[in-house]
Amino acid sequence: MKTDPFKAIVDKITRGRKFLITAHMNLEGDALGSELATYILLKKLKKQAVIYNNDPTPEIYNFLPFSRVIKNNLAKEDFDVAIALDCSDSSRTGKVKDSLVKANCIINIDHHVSNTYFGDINWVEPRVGSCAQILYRLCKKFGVIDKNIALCLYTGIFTDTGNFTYASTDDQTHRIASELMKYNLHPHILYDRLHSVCTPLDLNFIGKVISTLKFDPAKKICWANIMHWQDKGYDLTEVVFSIMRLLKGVEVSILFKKIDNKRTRVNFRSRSCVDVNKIARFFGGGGHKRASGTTIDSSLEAAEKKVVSFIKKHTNSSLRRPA
Ligand SMILES: [Mn+2]
Repeated sequence: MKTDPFKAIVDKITRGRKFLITAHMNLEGDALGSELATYILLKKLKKQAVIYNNDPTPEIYNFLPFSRVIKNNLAKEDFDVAIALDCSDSSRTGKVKDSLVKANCIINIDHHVSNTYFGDINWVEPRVGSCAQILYRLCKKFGVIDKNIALCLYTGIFTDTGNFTYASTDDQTHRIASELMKYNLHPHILYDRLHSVCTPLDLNFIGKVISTLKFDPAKKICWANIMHWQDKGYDLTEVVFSIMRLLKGVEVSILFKKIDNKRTRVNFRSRSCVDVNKIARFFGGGGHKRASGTTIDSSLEAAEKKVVSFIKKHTNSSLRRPA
């Protein structure tokens, strides 16, 4: 019989003493918001807690409460409980995996359909649009929600639903967002902090990427290439995708980023019916039905050819699912 992960997690948190909190590499709003909300929850329960991530926190998230406590290095320490958030697989935590697997108990809280159930306790809800939305129930249960937790959870929900525009946004999402907004949150300020961050050079760069756009109206797919990727304090991928989404009649958007001559990062977004997790999995990656990615060991040109022809061949059959 399937046991209720929620009850088991509440129990572990109540009994546990020292907690490790982590999330996936390439941190974004849902990973960070979920980590910090969990950290504040544990601190309010008078537990020891450490947030340890593979990657540094992108600058734009420094406004999140307690973001300064996040560590990127850790001396040898043992933990009763490790909580992995927004992670489909333990290896997605990067170098943190070593500390994660050493904990007496791993709690896996996630919303990726590709989740491998790597935890001792697995609370995975692929229908939910963000990990932060799942965590709301936990924070509510412990009666700890305050302005700081509300801001962290709201940021996770806001970013992972594309500001409440992705197909995963439903009545629950809005109900929870409305509960959180009672803590004096301001979405317009949040939007500016997260999105109004481009420099004129960034917009130039985005323009160059968009100038490579190709569109197959019959197959409803569009794709663009990035030859020189620069790591910034924020991720321009989402900005480029939000522009590609403006194209009328597009279902799948793909972004090819050259890592080097032999490796290409490929990101997928779909609007409503194509399961891009399946596409990414075919190429060794994974993610969500509506957002996924993979790294292919080919040049950008070869990767583009492989991926585009695969999608053209399959989008009319097995990859399409009702919204
Ligand atoms: Mn997420």
